[in-house]
Amino acid sequence: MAEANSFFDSQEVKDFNKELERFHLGPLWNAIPQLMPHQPKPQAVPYLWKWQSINAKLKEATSIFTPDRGGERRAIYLQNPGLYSRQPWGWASTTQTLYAAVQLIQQGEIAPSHRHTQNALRFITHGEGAYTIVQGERIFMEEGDYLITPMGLWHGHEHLGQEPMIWMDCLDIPFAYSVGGTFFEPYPDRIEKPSIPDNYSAQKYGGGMVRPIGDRVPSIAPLGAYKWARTQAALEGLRRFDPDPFDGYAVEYINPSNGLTANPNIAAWMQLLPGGFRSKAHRHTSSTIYHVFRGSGYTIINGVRFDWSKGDYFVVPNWAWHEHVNTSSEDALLFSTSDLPIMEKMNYQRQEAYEPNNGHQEVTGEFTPVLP
Ligand code: GTQ
Repeated sequence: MAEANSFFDSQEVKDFNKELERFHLGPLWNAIPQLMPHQPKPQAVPYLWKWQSINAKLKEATSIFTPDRGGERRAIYLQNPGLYSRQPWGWASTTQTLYAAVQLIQQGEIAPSHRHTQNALRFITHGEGAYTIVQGERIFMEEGDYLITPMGLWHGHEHLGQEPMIWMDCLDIPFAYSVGGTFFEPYPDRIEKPSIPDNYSAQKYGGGMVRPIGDRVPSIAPLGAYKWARTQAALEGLRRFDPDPFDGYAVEYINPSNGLTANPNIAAWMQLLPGGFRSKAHRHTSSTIYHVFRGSGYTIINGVRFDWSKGDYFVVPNWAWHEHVNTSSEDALLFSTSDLPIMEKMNYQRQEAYEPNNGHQEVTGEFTPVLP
């Protein structure tokens, strides 16, 4: 070691490294520990956004941004504090691969139709009466519904109801940006006109339960919306079995035509932690963004306690130890999205259970959220 240090400290080596820079060349011997760490060292950090803060800023944004002034969507994204060094806009990275945002649409507003190579999903948290139109199908959105808009599909939104509607967006924007795969195209008109019956795909596929005869060929997005009532029933059905030690009762949204995760690059789950449930800790290479749909509790991430309650969002970066605790006597429901499909396609997915202390981390700190 002493020898290695004197090597790196020697003036000769330092001068040479500096000289290489002038030619836009780099010395592997210096870079290798950071380039190829023994295990993942994400730049993303564990973080939590309180609903109180997001909601306050969304409400303020209603007067700052209107579709007439801004032309686009009123969405505010969750920027991971560890990822600002990415340019531009920190790549709007919530994790190194995924972007998450909270979108608010008011009565009468239209979010214009467009299509892009990024895969998108929505989880509806507040309100009713808005539809998203995806490839000519108007899908009316209600609380607890999960919707997908995989790459290349036209989509736009319009709010026909009265109270503001709010939902979570998640897209693989940082991933698409980092591999240079971004294409974006506005729709020729402001919003697409319906070309098939409303809520067609949810009816055709029984909300994900069935595929009609004659429709056995896998396709990218046969089902556009997964209704809350079905998700809830699926979770109730699991209750009589033992919970998963790491995740309690959790169901993944899948594509009924091929059995794979519903959105090509982004997996999503609804997870129920019964009152008082405490999971064991584990870690995996995929990173996860959580939304607290109902209930309250905390998650210990790499030893730090993150308290959460309804409406909050938090992020577990790659390879971070995490365990969940429901501190109340009521069920807690966590919606989550992750880059697991990307990790699996690239053969990067690994996971590990936390062995010490019967699978529970020692709490070494508490997270303090930014409040309005
Ligand atoms: O609603 O289609 O948060 O295209 C980011 C990009 C939402 C959307 C976002 C989008 C959308």
